Amino acid sequence: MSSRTVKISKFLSLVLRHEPGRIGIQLDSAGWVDVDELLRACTAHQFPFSRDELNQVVATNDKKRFAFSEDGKRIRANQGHSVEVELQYEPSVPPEILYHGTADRFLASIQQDGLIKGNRHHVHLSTELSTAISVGQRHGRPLVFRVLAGQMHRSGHQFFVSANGVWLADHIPANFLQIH
Ligand code: HQG
Repeated sequence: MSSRTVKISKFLSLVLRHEPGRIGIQLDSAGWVDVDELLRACTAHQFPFSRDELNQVVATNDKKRFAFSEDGKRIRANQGHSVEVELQYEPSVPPEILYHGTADRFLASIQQDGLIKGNRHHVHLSTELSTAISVGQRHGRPLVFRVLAGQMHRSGHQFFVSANGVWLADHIPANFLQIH
């Protein structure tokens, strides 16, 4: 991704996941917003970009963070929201092991309470160790947990997977976590 598309992607993450009100738009209950309305609102709030640039961001985004509706008229973030949206994920059977990257200063708290979702709708997990390491680095000195997802699922906990392959759960109790 070029630095321009990264900038647009970051701005879209902000308005499509966390603060649509910042540019005066509203997401519908499933997180969608009309593309023309989004482009107009971004332009009106000093962050203009074209439909072609938006297409480029959606197509080339390193984590496939955004998706167009089938008719191409609406757009939403695939996961990561803090605003209230209902993305209607189907419960799915997870791989045996998933990973979660965090900072080492959270260790004691996580060992006590497990992984909690905080401001987001779910705890975010990855199939790739490398993804977990880079997510952890965003918070400090990285610490990676192995999540015993298969075992947890067999004992009745639900898992979901987003369109861009991020695994999601409501809460990971500490007994399903191992330090990697
Ligand atoms: C931590 C990125 C103390 C948790 C990534 C994390 C992801 C606890 C932080 C997505 C805790 C929340 C989400 C407990 C959890 N005590 N700390 N009991 N339980 N935590 O940003 O997972 O690039 O809300 O470990 O790839 O870092 O934005 O979640 O460190 O998919 O597309 O509380 O964001 O995707 O931080 O990141 P976040 P996250 P994008």
